[in-house]
Amino acid sequence: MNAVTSLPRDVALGLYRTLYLARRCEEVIVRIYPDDEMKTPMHMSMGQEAVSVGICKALAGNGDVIASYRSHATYLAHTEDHRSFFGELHGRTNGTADGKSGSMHLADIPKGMLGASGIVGAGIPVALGAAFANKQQSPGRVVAVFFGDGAVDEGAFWESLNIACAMGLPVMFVCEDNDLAVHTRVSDRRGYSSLPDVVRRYNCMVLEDESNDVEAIYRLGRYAIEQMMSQKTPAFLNIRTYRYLEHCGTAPDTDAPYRKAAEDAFWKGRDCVAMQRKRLLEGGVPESEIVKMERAIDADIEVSVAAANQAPHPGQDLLYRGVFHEAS
Ligand SMILES: Cc1ncc(C[n+]2csc(CCOP(=O)(O)OP(=O)(O)O)c2C)c(N)n1
Ligand SMILES: [Mg+2]
Repeated sequence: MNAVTSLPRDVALGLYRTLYLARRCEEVIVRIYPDDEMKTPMHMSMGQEAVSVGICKALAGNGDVIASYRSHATYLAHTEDHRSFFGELHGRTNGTADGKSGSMHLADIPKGMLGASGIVGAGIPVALGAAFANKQQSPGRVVAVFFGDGAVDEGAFWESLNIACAMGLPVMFVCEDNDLAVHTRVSDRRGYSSLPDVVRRYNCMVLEDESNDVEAIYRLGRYAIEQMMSQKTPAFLNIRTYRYLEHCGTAPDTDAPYRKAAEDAFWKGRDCVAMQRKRLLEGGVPESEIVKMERAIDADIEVSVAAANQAPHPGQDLLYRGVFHEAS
């Protein structure tokens, strides 16, 4: 690669590959959701993928992840497993939870994807428990918990931040700040002007990004992990981003009253997938190589969709599997 990226070629390509995978999976969801084979509500990541991809890749296989209910990009970035993803969305037994969880409760415990929840902010206290376990049993392992700016309006966030700071837990709090809780802006919801400034009053490293650029977010994540390990503190990352589609569902709602045309144009002008593709091309990666990779991903996703459609729905025998912890 030349000066347009300071990352090794394989890392820069890997970031693009995963961004493309997440984007493409959701484009396929948009196409097939009207078939009504997927009964789950959809909270789409489209537009926001750089946050999950940058941070999950920064963990470099040595971290656990908890997603918000807007979990598609986080699940795919951390596991890269679109077979179980589509299986789950289709409610089939080849899904990650035998088809019982749907879009908002994706998890893959062996891979460190510890879960997601339809309850806003619910994953944040859970991350503290996982981080406490890591501190005791797996030093150097970080938990990244993703949540929206809306979750910050809850006590669960502030209580968790407080305890994580008091105990020096290896938690990376990642706020996917799209400025919206459903249709309500941050400025209409908060009695303070700068969240990062408030969090800085805690014993916590605070980092911010407004670029929507996967490489910038990846670097931020790497830096945060290094600092967390040396300073024994948690980190709070406020990452500005933008949701392309409606709050819940697969349609664009660009004309809705809460949307702003200038904001839409601004963020779509810095689309994370397009930015990284352009960077690769300018760095000398042949377009034919990129297209070959894209077509291979496209074809593989279609295999996942076909496999999901062919797999059985869960029967009564699976009703309780994975629901209760079985004591050993
Ligand atoms: C505890 C709780 N309160 C309220 C809701 C209803 N609700 C669903 S999504 C949402 C907004 C969340 O916004 P944010 O956390 O910023 O996530 P985003 O949709 O922007 O990704 C609310 C209030 C809920 N699911 N859980
Ligand atoms: Mg939000």
